[in-house]
Amino acid sequence: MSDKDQRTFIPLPYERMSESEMIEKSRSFADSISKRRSVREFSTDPVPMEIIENAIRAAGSAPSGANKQPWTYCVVTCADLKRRIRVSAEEEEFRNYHGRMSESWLEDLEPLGTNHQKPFIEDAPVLIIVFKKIYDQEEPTGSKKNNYYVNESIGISVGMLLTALHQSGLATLTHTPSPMNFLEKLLNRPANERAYLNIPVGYPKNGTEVPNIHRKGLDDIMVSYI
Ligand code: IYR
Repeated sequence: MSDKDQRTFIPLPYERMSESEMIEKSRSFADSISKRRSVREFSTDPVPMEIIENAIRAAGSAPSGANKQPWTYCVVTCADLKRRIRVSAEEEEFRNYHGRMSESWLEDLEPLGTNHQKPFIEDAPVLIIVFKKIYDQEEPTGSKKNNYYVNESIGISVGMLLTALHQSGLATLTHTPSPMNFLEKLLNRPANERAYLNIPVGYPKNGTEVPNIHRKGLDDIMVSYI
């Protein structure tokens, strides 16, 4: 494709809705997404791969710096690979919970009941492991070209992924093993990719409980300048 072709503009597919329809949709979406919770106990039941693919398609439509789409979504269902990921994650997390995390950090995590054990990595039928591409390699020279606003771009994309999975009826956890470079090695990722998140996906285990957290109200998070 020439530069000129890339600059071609096309009509925006857009149909304006009535205000009442818009308001109803906005209310119903906010109610539905507010029910999303991070789940730490998963059923081992398999999930339809088509849902995972559609959610990744949704994530791939996110806006990104200069449209570089600096993300790779790795989908892991292989039991042996999940086991090796769990072993490495638990090794790192053991060090975190037993010395690397500050007292106040541990206190903040207390209400969530987390510890170094991560059975959900093996129980969840699917792990979506997200990598950010800090640069792209140009063909055919292989020279490095930096990407832009990579953290912002991938954060938006993952938000869309979580939203898509939730509205499809699946539960997720945004798991952040730290450090997570073992994921780059275990998944054999190229040098331009850095592990960003491990997202176990599946059905919540029967009878799972979640922490009784409080969400800030609109008055706490919205400031109007009229
Ligand atoms: N990564 C650790 C610790 C942890 C940190 C935060 I901030 C959380 O919100 C939850 C957990 C772990 O996965 O246990």
